[in-house]
Amino acid sequence: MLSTMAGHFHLNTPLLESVSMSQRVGTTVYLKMENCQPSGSFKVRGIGRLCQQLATQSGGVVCASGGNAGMAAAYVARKMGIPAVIVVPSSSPPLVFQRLQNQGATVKIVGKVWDDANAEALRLADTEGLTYVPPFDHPLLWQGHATMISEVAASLGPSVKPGAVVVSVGGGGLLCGIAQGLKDVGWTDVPIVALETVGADCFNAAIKAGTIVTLDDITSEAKCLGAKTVCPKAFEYSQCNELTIISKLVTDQQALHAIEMFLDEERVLVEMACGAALAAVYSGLIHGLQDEGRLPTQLGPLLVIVCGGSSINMKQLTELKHKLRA
Ligand code: PLV
Repeated sequence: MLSTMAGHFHLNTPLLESVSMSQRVGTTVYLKMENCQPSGSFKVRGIGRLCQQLATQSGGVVCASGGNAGMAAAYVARKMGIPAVIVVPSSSPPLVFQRLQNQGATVKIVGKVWDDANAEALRLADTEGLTYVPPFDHPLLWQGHATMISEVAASLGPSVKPGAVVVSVGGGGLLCGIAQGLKDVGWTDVPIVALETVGADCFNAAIKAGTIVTLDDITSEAKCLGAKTVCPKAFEYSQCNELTIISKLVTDQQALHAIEMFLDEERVLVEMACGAALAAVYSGLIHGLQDEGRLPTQLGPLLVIVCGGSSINMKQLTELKHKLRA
């Protein structure tokens, strides 16, 4: 099933129906299991696409990442037989550094948050002649991520359409990919519920301000949502009438609770960035939106993008519990 021969690096991931989540929400919940991707998250879709177009003649790639874009870039580079330099901020959990090295990448730890690491990646691209791989702000990434929705449409068949799509937002690349995918399959009337954690909420802050803003700091533990500024295209989608995007925040505690519930009920461990999206179900946020009339009471199937992530293991989960429940 590994698709490099077919011209791409990602897998067609399972679409699972979750009985327990469906009971909670009161409509069928479908999980798009992007945690099953070879690099551990959806990122390989877009980054695979981008590297294929921009890095075939390259002497190597450089990517700044909270972790998962780096994992995808390292994986794709290894498959392409070229070196990868991944710049990570010191705030990413140490297990990420190890996993990136296992993927064959050279890892550099620079700055406190992703934006600092990115400045270094851009510098290295310039001085070392490496191809810069952006983690969320590029049309080729969005095209790659959009394949998620065409796969869902193929899995559900022509008679089923989601009532809403739930997705988490960091720099907004995933959101742009989902938006692109909904347009590709003609589902522009399907609302997107876009989740961030408090303290990693650059998309929500931009919507509130009516313009793109840069956060002072990232204070959430969902470090892979920790871009200080959302990409312009994501903000543009939020302002146009082409699609409906509902931006919501959850706390780190709610994201962590969602991770634990998901582990118990679905037997799958995901990181905080993904917990933010899952919290839409476990925290009752979908019901809240229905009560407010922002989602219909008779909601069609809820599609939850299980974006995955490598920044988690049992030790990290325990640490998060100590930190967030102190
Ligand atoms: N993570 C990026 C940006 O970090 C990275 O470097 O890995 N879910 C997971 C598991 C993610 O890793 C990310 C992004 C997102 C969701 C959000 O995707 P985005 O950034 O395209 O909105 C700072």
